[in-house]
Amino acid sequence: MPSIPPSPSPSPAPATGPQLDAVVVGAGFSGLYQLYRLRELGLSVRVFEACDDIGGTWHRNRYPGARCDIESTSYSYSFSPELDQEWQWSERYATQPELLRYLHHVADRFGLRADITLRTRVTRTVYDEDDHLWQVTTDTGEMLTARFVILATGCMSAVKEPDIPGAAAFEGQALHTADWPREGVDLTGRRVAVIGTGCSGVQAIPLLAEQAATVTVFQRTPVYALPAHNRPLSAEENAELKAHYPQFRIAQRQSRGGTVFEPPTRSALEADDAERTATYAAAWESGLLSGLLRTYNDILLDPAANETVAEFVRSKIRTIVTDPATAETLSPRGLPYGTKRPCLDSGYYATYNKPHVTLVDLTKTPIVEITRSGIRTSERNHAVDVIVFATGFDAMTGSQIAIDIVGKNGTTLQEKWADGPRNHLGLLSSGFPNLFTVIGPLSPSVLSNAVVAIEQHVEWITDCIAHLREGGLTEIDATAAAEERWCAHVADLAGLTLYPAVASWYTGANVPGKPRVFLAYAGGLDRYRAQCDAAALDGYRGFTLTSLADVGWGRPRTGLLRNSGGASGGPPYPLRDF
Ligand code: N01
Repeated sequence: MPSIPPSPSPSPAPATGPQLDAVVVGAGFSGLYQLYRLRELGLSVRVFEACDDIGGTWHRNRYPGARCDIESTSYSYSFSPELDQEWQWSERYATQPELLRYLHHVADRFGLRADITLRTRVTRTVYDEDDHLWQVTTDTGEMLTARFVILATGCMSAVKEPDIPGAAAFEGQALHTADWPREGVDLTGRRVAVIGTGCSGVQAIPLLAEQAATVTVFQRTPVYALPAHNRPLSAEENAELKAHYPQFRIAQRQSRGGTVFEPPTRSALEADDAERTATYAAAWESGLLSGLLRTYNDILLDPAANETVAEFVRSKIRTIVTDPATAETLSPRGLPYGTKRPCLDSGYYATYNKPHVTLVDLTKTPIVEITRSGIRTSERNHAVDVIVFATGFDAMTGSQIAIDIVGKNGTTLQEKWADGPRNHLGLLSSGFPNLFTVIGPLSPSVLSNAVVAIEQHVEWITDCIAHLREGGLTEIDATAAAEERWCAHVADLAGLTLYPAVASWYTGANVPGKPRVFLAYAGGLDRYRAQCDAAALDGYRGFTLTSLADVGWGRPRTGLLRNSGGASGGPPYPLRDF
């Protein structure tokens, strides 16, 4: 399949570089698979990756203790049965180095590296309405045009800089978990402060405490963490898994969240105390991140049901942490279980039993400033040699907004999303045609197994591009009406849950000035997949598909070929009409 012919009249700014079918931004799990799929179509594709190597999240988050918290056998690509058979996971929850080795293996096995340009950040992309092409600019000065741009920029890649006065004054070593030095850091004999107790802090703190002379944890909000029960995978287990991989992968794709389980049907309030405690204890022992959320069907819907599980976790914290005051400080109060992402604990709570580990409760003694020598709270100065910022990300939208994206009529994505992200099906934002997002906002993304969600998006996008090519079409855009309905639907679903009331990165509340919007689709990956499939089956209902007369995919057509609301065939699903 030859590339699209060069545009006859490039505008608004001349592009000097080559013309491609697609530019993919980011070379993590999403970007690698998107490249693989588009190359299968025979398209010319270039992936730009800002880092000095591939791997995305798993390249950058090298802090001690970083590992996946969905089982590796499930948190991995499903598209290649051969890959499933040849790759051997060594642990139930793979470490960051093993996950990165896996992604390198994938890149090598499928020959992906040739189309990936490293150390190059896409800084700006402008839509040329005349030619239906994106003009893409990078920080290395490259300019090129592409029919499609796919943002595979990740949900957790825009690091949230510490918003604490004096941070620049610190004369010791300052580290961010998401930007950990490649060569590692020797903390032996050093006094280490950790700010932040989300998943990154929870994973890092036990490992930091193994090395450092002292560890002082500055906690603003305690989290709920379940024991990971991580362990090596035996040869027998691996053989068993591989024997059933094909069926498992199908079940995974059909599942609610990308991991296979039977959705609960009973309310927590229908069970008596003894039954609930036994159910929660079994979930606690399962070592599964979503174990407790799977016990009853109203944990995330009903505050009273939620409180039963919250109190169960608090009771567990009290049994692990020997000092009652520390146990209480670590126990979330007034925070419904699961409304901030739960964490998996590999020695986190037990670390607070060590004499050289101290917990500072910032709700009682807030940080006033970072000084030259450490961290000053309202109580005193804590002198330290190293500060580890485990302060998180501008999640879901940060990595997209960071690119200067100019769509139709000169509107920027920043302007369009000023009050929160807007798109149809989490895939395309109206006025930004041919600009797809992989596991971005208003899709299930962070509420599901990310790899399964990535595969669903990449496959939908690839099928869509193939459809455009087959029809000689050159542009797909979301209709404003469909987008309006989708945003309302996502908000309505979130409104049924306990999520929106909580200040978290799910709601954008962790970034000062960010609009407060629940950022993910809470209806489940299975229902979401059905809606995406139904829209495609129904002639890309909710999208406008057009073509140019003499620029395109070989079979030129003119004018509007399809539009929203078409009823050809109809979806096989009893779903709302978007
Ligand atoms: O970030 P977070 P994260 N002063 O935003 C605190 C994924 N992930 O990097 O809650 C003091 O969750 C903040 O306090 P508060 C996963 O999806 C996955 O840990 O705002 N404290 C909070 O405690 C996860 O949810 C894995 O009150 C400040 C912490 O910093 C997501 O990434 C591993 C502060 C930030 O927690 C983000 O996790 C790691 C301040 N000024 C991450 N600013 C896996 O296992 C922030 N905080 C796959």
